[in-house]
Amino acid sequence: MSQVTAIKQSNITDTEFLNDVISGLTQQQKTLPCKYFYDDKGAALFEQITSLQEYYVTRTELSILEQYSQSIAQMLPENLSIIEPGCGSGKKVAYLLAHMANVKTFVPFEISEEMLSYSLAHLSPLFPDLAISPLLGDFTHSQMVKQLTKDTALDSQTNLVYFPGSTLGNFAPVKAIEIMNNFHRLCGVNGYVLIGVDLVKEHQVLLDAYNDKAGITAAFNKNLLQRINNELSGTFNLDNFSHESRFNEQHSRIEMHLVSNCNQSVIINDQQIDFIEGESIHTENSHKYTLESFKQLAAQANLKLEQTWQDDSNYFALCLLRP
Ligand code: AVJ
Repeated sequence: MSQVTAIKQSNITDTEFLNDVISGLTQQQKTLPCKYFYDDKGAALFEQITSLQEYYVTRTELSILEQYSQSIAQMLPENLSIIEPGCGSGKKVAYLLAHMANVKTFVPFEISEEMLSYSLAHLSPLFPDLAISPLLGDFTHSQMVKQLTKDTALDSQTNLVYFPGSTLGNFAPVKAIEIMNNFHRLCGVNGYVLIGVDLVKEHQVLLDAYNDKAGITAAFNKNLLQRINNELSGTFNLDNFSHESRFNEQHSRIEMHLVSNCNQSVIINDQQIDFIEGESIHTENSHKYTLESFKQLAAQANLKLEQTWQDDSNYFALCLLRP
């Protein structure tokens, strides 16, 4: 039996969601933070997205892992602890674990409790000797990441921070650098950071990946409004909004928007928010990098790019970084 310690809960507050929603929807360009996509329904919709034909991201990264996880593992020392912020279902780390000897501890770190439990149920039978120390929380909170080495079984010298899935793409450069700075601190002076990076490619491929024919991405996007209705007594009518994906050339990123189909007002916790027809809520950014632009970004967090592994079409890269 693997030793699974009890799920530790980080400081997610009830008022944070309300504050973020109201402040986002009272800006000139209305916006909502994409981390709120992942309630249990949203996390399940995202899992569906990962197997869509148009959504090349997950399958491409998995194919890189399938092909190269042995050579990746060869670059890493034994007795390493691994932490995976935003681990989701825990499917990706299994490829690495399968090729690594004597991993000390695995710390799955997830905002969705359902996904965290799923990752445990999935990983502990696969790796019976592995110590798993799950953490429920929000890795975008720098304060809590700073506490991490103290509160968990993590070593202070040599850890691997594993951050696949192009999750970093959700963050604008300033925040992405802050997050990588936290990884720099977490991995320790002799540590490693392995990041999945989605690369720039033909715009139509990108647009389709975020606007699939079956409408799963649209449902995923609109679920954010449903979540506001459920948890903050919002009055959004989901039929009055349309999903859109746009490519922003200047920032090299895909943007998801929810466009108001008419003039309308919505009440959230006694506050009225007005929409005019055609106005959008900007719900997500997904930045796309070149190897060079990513290398420069990482350098600003004092991380050096040691090696990259890519698929044959150069759609996606796994990047190994070190302090
Ligand atoms: C989970 C952030 C990697 O940006 O591709 C998928 C989220 N949004 N479809 C991405 C997402 C719409 C996804 N990440």
